[in-house]
Amino acid sequence: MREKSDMQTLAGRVAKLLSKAERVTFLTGAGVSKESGIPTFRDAQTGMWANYNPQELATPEGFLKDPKLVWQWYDYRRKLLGDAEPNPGHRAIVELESLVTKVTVVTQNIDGLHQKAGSSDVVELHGSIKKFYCFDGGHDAHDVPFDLEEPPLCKCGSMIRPGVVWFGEALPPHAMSRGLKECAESEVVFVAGTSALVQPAASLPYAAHRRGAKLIEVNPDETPITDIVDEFMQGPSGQVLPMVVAALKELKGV
Ligand code: BV8
Repeated sequence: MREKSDMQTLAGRVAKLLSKAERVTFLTGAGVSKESGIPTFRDAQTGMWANYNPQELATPEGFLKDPKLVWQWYDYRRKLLGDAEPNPGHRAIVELESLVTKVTVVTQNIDGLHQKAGSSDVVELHGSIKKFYCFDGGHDAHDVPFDLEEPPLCKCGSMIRPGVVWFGEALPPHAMSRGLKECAESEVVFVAGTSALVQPAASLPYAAHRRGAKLIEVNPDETPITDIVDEFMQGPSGQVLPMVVAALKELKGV
């Protein structure tokens, strides 16, 4: 992370933008869950999963080709979530709700940690690892146990699958339109913890930029959008976001 003092100055500048903002949107990726101990999509490939390409497993073709393997990969990742707790980055986003009129989270994450932290408005672009429905009929499935060797079957006979958006699948229509609307109506848009590579989620920062929002990127590494953001806060979200909230509280004298 940049020198603390630099980051402090940066946090002060971002706090000034927030003090004039009514609507703030956070576009988040797997990096914001890293400090909760959840590996990012690519990091998850350790141990027995090291030899598998997540982009092949996270597809309908991959599931149909080897339902057992894909089912067990999600079971492993769902267990990794286990008793993972939101980290200070998630909690800073929640705290901001008491300091600006409206905060919306538009996340690529499937781990539910923003909701667990208490964020009141979360749009899940890529679904949830905690939800399930059947592959052919789309019938919801509940109380799906862990440690099954293979996908259970729905009453209609179809295999049950994780309620996530796989590569090659369309995002839930309402999710993307909500994301675009929030980016268009927010004065400040944070892009935190995402490599900004996966489409169409990665198009949202550009939409925000086109509509004149101030873009703040929070990431230890540069990404394809670093060149277009107004402020690049180079550091982990679990450390950077609490600094922004602290600076805003100081500015507001709360
Ligand atoms: C679709 C759920 C069309 C599953 C995921 C152009 C336009 C449209 C589509 C495409 C296109 N080009 C290519 C495509 C196809 C594809 C795509 O984008 N491919 C990529 C690889 C190029 N897109 C799709 O298939 C999408 N569907 O377009 O459908 C369509 C339309 C109509 C009808 C039919 C079809 C669907 C994409 C959704 C895929 N599902 N997740 C699952 O998780 O199992 S994507 C998954 O990977 C994540 O959700 C996330 O979005 C993405 C990346 O994950 P990670 O690598 O873990 O995280 P991230 O990239 O965010 O990187 C971590 C970042 O955090 C890093 O930058 C790191 O530096 C930073 N970091 C680390 N520590 C910290 C930190 N930051 C802050 N603090 C820290 N402490």
